[in-house]
This record gives sequence, structure tokens and C-alpha cells, in this order.
Amino acid sequence: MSFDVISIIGLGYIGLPTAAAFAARRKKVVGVDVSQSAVDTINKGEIHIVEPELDMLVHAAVTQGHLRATLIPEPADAFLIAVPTPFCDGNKPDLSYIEAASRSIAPVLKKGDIVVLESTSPVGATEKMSAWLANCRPDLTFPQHAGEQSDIRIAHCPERVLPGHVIRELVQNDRVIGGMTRRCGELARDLYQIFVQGDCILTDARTAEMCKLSENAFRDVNIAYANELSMICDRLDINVWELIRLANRHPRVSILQPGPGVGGHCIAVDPWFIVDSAPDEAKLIRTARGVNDGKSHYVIEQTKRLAARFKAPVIACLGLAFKANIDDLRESPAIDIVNQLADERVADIVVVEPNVAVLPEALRGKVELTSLTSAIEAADIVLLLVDHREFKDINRRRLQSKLLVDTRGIFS
Ligand code: SAJ
Repeated sequence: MSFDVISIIGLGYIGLPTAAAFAARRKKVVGVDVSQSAVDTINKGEIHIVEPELDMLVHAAVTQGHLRATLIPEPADAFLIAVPTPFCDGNKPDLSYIEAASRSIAPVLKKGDIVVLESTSPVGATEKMSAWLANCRPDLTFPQHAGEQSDIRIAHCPERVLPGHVIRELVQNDRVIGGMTRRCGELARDLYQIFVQGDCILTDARTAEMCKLSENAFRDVNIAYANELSMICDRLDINVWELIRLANRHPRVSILQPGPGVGGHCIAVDPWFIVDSAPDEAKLIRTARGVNDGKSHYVIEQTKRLAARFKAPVIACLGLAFKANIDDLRESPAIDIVNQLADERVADIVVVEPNVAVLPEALRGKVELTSLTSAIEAADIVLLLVDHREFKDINRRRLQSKLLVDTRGIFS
């Protein structure tokens, strides 16, 4: 199948780079998003997110006529759904965005099309998507009931790219492709092979769903180990960064880095999808979530103890993003920490975040966003929350008279 027109539903951190990758292979790509401003920005050849190299790719794709964005889905040969899967109360997966995206494309589906779910999803979500589509289009057959003979093909191919390295990883990473049937998987593999240079490995949809969740839970558990070590080392007066460097000299040891907690919309979220579907068995995975969330509270208490030494302390909080050198503030532990310190009126707080122009809603009116130079000058305490490159370059002499809480180990 030649896939003349490819439609990407959701033009965010995954959907937009994926759309640009197909467009770079001269495919006609129609991107769909519910945000008018995202659609307008993209149609001008610009981008609404920060990701290295993406601006050039999108600009080229739009000006050469390969990529166009729209609010309303149009007919295509392949549909890729890349919308958020957050969790709602009780850490339960919220599939409402996938459901809304499915319902929006259902009217334009035609016999022979393939629909691929890219969003990270709990086990069974691809089957649900197929059922929602089937409900909307009783005139077409779907793999759940028609098996290999269905009119519409359905597969799950979870995205696995690392924010900050998306353009390279999108092309080079292997892809796990879970077809609802063998034929669905094979067709999805043909689709991804348009731009993926890594291996495209076939499995069933449930295994592909669980594979993605297992990867992120694996990382969460390993970060929890590093975070727990950091708290143990504080108690025992040992420099955890040196300890980890030394332990990692062992050929079979590779400890990750402690931080202020785990953020982002993936690693802090996806393990809950496993816990939700197997609550009695997922003990280690649940505990790791608790350790990583607990690390943020630990940093807050550490900072409060230092602030108590001053009459009118000023704290410079360096970084709000969920990790280094990106503008993504989703589920960022840095924001929770700053927010709580501000709510408890622990100090006057100035914030530096080189990757955003305005404070997130949660912090507006509570803290001041300022430049690195003036924040450090004003501060009694410097709370380093994100290891952005701008902070690594700080002249250490400017920190000499300050108390430091260095959650990322860049000053030690
Ligand atoms: N972190 C640490 N210490 C470390 C590594 C990370 O505290 O040693 C923290 C980061 O600061 C951040 C959080 O963990 O707050 C997550 O960052 P990350 O770089 O580990 O991962 P993400 O969320 O940017 O991307 C992950 C990746 N998954 C894995 O590495 C298994 C990526 O490949 C996935 O595509 C992505 O989740 C996703 O979309 O699911």
C-alpha cells in the first residue's frame, strides 16, 4: 500500500515531529489538532513547542506543501492518533482524548484505511479504540469481529522518543508494532518503514501496550533507587554523586541520577496504568512512584530548614521544566516544589526558567520570573531544580555566599 495521504491526530510533542518525519519523505500529511492557535502556527511554517531541529523540519514541510494543519479530520489512507493519555482521580487512565479522536475520524474512514494508536495506553485501549470506531461506523468492519478480513486495520505502535532528542530517535529507534491481527501489524510496519530506520518488530496490540508501560516503569523504578540512595546518603553524610560515580565503575552497575522527583507526562504517569490494571501484583512499581513523589517533599523540607535560618529569606529557584533544556512543564516536580514553598510563605521566591517567557498558571502572582543574574544576586538560598545548560555555566564564585540545595548535583 502506498499511503498517499497520512493524517496525524494531535500535533503535540509526538504528533508534530511524526507529521514532519512523513512529510520529509514527501508524503502528503494532514495534521489535525483541536487548538486553533497550534493549527495557525503550523500553517505559517512555525512551531508551538520547543524541540531541537523541529522548527526547520516543519518550516520545510509546510513551505514545500507536504504538511498542512486543520481542525477537522479529512479522508486519508492512514490515521495516527497521538493525543494525551493523562490519568484522572485515583490514578486511573483517562482515555477520553483517544475516544474523542476516534469519534472525530470515524466519519471520514473508508475501506482499506489503517488507524494506528501511538498514544501511550493501558492494556486493552487499542481494542477499545476499535470498538469506538466500530460503533460510529456500522457500515464498515473492524478487526475485533472480522479478524484478518476487516475493512479497517487497527494497530498500536507506542512512541518511544526522548524529549530533546525526538528528531533523531524518531528515525533511529526500533518500533514495537502491535497489530489487532497479523495483517494489521504488517500494514502498520509498511507505514512506519517510510521513515523509521530502526527495526519494526511485530507483536499483538496488548503486548505492545504493555511493552511501552514496562519501559517507563523500568526507568521509574531505577530513578527511585537513585532518589532513595540520595536520601540515605544525606543521612549518612556521604556525597551521593561521588558514590554513584564510583559504584558505576562496576561492570554490571549503572545507577541513574537522583533529582527533585520524577516529572513529565510519561514516567510519572505510565506506571500507574500498570498499577491500575494489576493492583495486587504491581507492588514494586507502586512503591517506586511513592519514593519518587516523596523526593519532592524531601526537597521542600530541606529548603524550609535552610530558610528558617533567615529573617526574610529570598530563594532563587533555578528551573521549572521537568528536565534539562526543554520547555515542557507537564507534571514537573520543580513546579510543585516552588508552588508549595510559595503557598507556605517560606520566603520571597524568584524563579529562573530560560525556556519559558511566562510563568505557568499555578505560579502566577505568587513568585517572580526573573533573569539568572538578578535571581542569584538577590538570593540567600539557591535551589537548583533543573540542570539546564545555562545553570551549569554559572560562575561558582557568584554562589560562594549562598546556601545551596542542589537537587541535580551540578554544583558538587
Ligand atoms: N530523571 C531523573 N534521573 C535520571 C533520569 C531522569 O531524575 O537519571 C527524571 C527527569 O529529570 C525527568 C523524569 O525523570 O523528571 C523523566 O525524564 P526521562 O528523561 O527519564 O524520560 P522522559 O519522560 O523525557 O521520556 C521517557 C522515555 N522513556 C524511557 O527512557 C524508558 C522516552 O523514551 C519515552 O518515549 C517517553 O518517556 C514517553 O513519551 O513515554
